[in-house]
Amino acid sequence: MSNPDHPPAVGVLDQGPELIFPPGFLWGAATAAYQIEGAATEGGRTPSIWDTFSHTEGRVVAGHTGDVACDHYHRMPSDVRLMAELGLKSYRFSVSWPRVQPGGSGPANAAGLDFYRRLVDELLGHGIEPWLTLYHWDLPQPLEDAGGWPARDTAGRFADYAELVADALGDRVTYWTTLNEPWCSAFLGYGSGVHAPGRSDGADAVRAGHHLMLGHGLAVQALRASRPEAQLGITVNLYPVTPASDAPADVDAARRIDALANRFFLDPVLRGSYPTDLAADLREVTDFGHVRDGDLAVISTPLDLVGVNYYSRHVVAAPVEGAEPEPYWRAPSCWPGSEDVRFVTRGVPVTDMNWEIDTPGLTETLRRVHEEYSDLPLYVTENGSAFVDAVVDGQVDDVDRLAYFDAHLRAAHEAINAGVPLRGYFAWSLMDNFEWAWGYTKRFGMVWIDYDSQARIPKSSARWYAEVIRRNGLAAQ
Ligand code: IFM
Repeated sequence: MSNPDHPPAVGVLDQGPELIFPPGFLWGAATAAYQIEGAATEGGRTPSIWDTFSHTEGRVVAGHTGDVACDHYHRMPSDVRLMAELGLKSYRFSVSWPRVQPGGSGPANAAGLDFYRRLVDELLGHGIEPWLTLYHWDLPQPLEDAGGWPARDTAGRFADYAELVADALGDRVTYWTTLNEPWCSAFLGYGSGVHAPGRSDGADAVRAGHHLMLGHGLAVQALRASRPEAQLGITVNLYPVTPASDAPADVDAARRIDALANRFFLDPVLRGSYPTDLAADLREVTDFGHVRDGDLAVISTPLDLVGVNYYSRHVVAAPVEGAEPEPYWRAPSCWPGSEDVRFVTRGVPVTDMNWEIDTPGLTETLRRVHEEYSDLPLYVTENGSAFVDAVVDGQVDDVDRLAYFDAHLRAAHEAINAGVPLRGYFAWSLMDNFEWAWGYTKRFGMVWIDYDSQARIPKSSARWYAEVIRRNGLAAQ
């Protein structure tokens, strides 16, 4: 950014030879519709499960909702100008299903589509590649009322919605991802219930996971038919899972959590089968009777890319009597059939989410996807950290977040050196936003949002990231 009052943050870029990324590396930042747009009842938009959930007492910290969020719906042109000032090569956003197809079925809503057409045109006009995610958790409420993701029909509704968006935006968007983090939709939404729609049933969570992937496969087929030249993929949130010791019971605990967190999605999508150990682990929960002949062929419809979201590592151990369950997303009910597994904290530095900072885990995760699953181009579609920020003299010096990005970019570079075809990196998030069950109490943004005035202040990490993008790299350490 060229603002004389705000020189680039002093940091690692000031020393040494550079660590350069491959030419054309796609440097971006990501957001999601419900987390930033606001305008919850405008332009024909109808409620999603997150509107209902956040308006239900006790579900979201301090009763926060996405009604206004970052008011991006009204401030979109200036937000895109800010992205251009940061030098972003790409912007990953999600389309709000209930904005473009109110109620989740039937015809498109012209006003809703128009917002995304204007967004995409604004991005292209600034030389920023649009990266569109179809589903970042905002299921139209009537589809939840009809059974939600545990119901098979929702997969078909999702494919219809994908087609409708492809018809409207397919001429100007090259990069498409179907789902964002289906593990969260399935296991936090229907297993632990800490996310919308707030249901808590292990079998429903497993069914939801399957139907999300079925919807993904059907959507890929619809998109491919409509736009053969598009680059299509899915975004999964992956975690290395490490046993706390080499005791066989701990190693087995790690195998079980790895099956639920990672292989539940990677195997069907990239290999066309469920892991056999998963079915055995879940035998008390479900008989997988919801999986029909032909589903796995649909789910494994060929892709052009895989998006990986990386935040942390799970370290797990076998149960011990009387141990306290961990809070939030490590709640036992997130892990049907493996509720007894303990999540171990190692005492290493954590972010404001209490997530352990584990930089090598990014290299490990990218290498695993490439070496065990696929030669497809990979993109880090999210990586970032929440920290407590403060505005001092009009500036936000987020040194911890900057260091987090720096370390993870080094880990990404290491993966490239190890042969991973990593083609891009999206910082989570462009701006502070509605952090789901945590409301506005957690800040992940490179840009500070003042939720009273809606002022935007690029933090030190944003100015540093702009410089990384400009140089296409970092200084070597
Ligand atoms: O804010 C979320 C995002 O919506 C999905 N991935 C993880 C982020 C941080 O929790």
